[in-house]
Amino acid sequence: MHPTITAFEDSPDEGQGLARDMRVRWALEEVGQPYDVRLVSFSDMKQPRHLALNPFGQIPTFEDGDLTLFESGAIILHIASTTTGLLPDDPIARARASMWMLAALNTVEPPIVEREQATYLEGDKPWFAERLPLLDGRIRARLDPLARWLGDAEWLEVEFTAGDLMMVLVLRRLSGMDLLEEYPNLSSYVARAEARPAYQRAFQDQLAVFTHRN
Ligand code: GTB
Repeated sequence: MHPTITAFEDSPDEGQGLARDMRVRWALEEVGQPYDVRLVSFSDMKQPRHLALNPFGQIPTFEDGDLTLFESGAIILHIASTTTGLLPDDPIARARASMWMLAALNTVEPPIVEREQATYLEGDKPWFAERLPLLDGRIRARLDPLARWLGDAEWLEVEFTAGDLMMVLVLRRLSGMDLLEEYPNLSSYVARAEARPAYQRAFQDQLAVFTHRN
């Protein structure tokens, strides 16, 4: 039996790989673990069957034998810790890879999500134009140091890890905001990660969900 993950039956991003199942798909592809996908609608996610897997009624979830998990970060850590290819063996390098995963989730992603939500929820309000530079400034306050750290290196540490996987997918959420383009090395970093065969397989699989429905 393969692990089963959940993903949107009808993702609002129309297959652009911005929903968080992409994190799990890519991780499973990197480690060569076949998996099944159960597609769920927005209403399915609020039904008891799904709430038993994730009390917050969201995707992605991960089921493997007796184990069920939600939270993309926890799922990636589990996959990376029980396989080879996403976390180095050396304990110090391993700890630093986990650190970058959490930096992506806790330090870089929040201002990006805040800006996305402000655009959806307040985009038509009179104060929005004034608020936008402030929100962009908060994102740049994260991208500036990240770009300085990366410099002209290939990955955040010596080799590609789960930290890069998470950071790249967080940075991809900037698509359409014209902010990533201000940082040529971060743009190349994202492009380099997107060129990985495992990323391509994961991306095509989630895109196929959209194209088959439309
Ligand atoms: N912290 C959780 C995790 O990392 O797993 C957050 C999970 C989460 O936000 N899931 C979203 C969800 O299920 C889908 S990914 N939402 C439904 C709900 O809350 O009812 C977020 C997402 C959705 C759509 C786009 N998009 O269209 O661009 C991007 C990201």
